[in-house]
Amino acid sequence: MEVKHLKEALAAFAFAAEPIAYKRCDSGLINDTYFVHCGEGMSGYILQRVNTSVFTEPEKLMKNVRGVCSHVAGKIAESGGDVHRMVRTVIPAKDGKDYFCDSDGGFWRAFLEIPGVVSYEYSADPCIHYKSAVAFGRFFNQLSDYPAETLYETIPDFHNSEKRMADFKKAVEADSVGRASEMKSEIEFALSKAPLCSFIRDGLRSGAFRVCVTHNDTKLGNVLMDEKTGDGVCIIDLDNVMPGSVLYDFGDAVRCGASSAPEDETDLSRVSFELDLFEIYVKGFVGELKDSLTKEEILSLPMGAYLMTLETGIRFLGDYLNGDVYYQIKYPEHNRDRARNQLKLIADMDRKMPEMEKIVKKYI
Ligand code: GN1
Ligand code: MG
Repeated sequence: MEVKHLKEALAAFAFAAEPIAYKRCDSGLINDTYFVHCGEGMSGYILQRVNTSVFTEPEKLMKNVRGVCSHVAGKIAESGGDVHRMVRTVIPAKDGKDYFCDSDGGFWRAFLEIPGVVSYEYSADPCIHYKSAVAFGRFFNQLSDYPAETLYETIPDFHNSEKRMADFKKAVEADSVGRASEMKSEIEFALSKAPLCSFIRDGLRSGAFRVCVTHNDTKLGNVLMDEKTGDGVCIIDLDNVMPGSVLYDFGDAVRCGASSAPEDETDLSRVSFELDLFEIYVKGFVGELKDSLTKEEILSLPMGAYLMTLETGIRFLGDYLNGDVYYQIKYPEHNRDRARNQLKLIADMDRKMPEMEKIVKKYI
């Protein structure tokens, strides 16, 4: 992306004043994000270029985002909360649209920045994990009466683990950049888990698990936390809000939150699945949702964590085999390292599954 396009976008949105500075945000594997500064004492903004290879119908995506934000804002207003702090505020372009297309067709959108918050890609602090679990549980509740049928499916089959495994097998067979031999043991390990990939799908098909509106990208970095109290303030990254299972949101949060290391830690001796953090997530998440979760869903939370981790592992590995066409990478083997990291968590969960099952039974 050229600076020229960023400058066009900076000039296109209805910010309170003309931007005077911007800074690229380092996190996020899909979209390009910038912090926009408009001067002392002025509101700050988030400016994002949406990755339209991943989100192919960004106008429909923005309709989802608007709908979800105004629904959640309604809930926050009812409970006396601050609607500009506890949910994303979409900033329109000067022409009134909620997006801007630059001269190269790049698709941009903007949000109000929320002051006094922090977010973590990784943390070892149990308190932070508890508060993040509560925040994701609360968000799930706020969307429990959202009309799911009005949501456009931004990425069809996003958490369809059967389809993710089928795509992974295709990447292995194609071996388009000749990396499969280097990854032989990881590939064999991942493929051996294929029979488990139907677990959530089977539950949704049989009706054992409900179809709900889910966030679908519940990693720790997607909760903004108050920098003084540490409380979860706002759930961000609403691009994948779609109908799904509660196991997706719990599982993806745990994938990231119950790991002893960041998702791309390369020293695998440091990567383990932490049962005490898992329990903290169960406590925080189930505590928020208590009456709305079915017994089958609670009992299946360990498999939710397992499958969301496996799915992420095979997506990273598949992308490495495909020649790094999907995720942004910071160095050539980044996807390989991310994949090894996630598969290490899976191997650890294989050993700890009986303990995980024991933990969730306490919360029925
Ligand atoms: C991507 O939006 P971002 O960069 O936080 C990905 C998630 C993965 C995550 C792994 C649309 O999330 O599914 O879990 O990377 N989002 C998409 O860090 O593919
Ligand atoms: Mg995302």
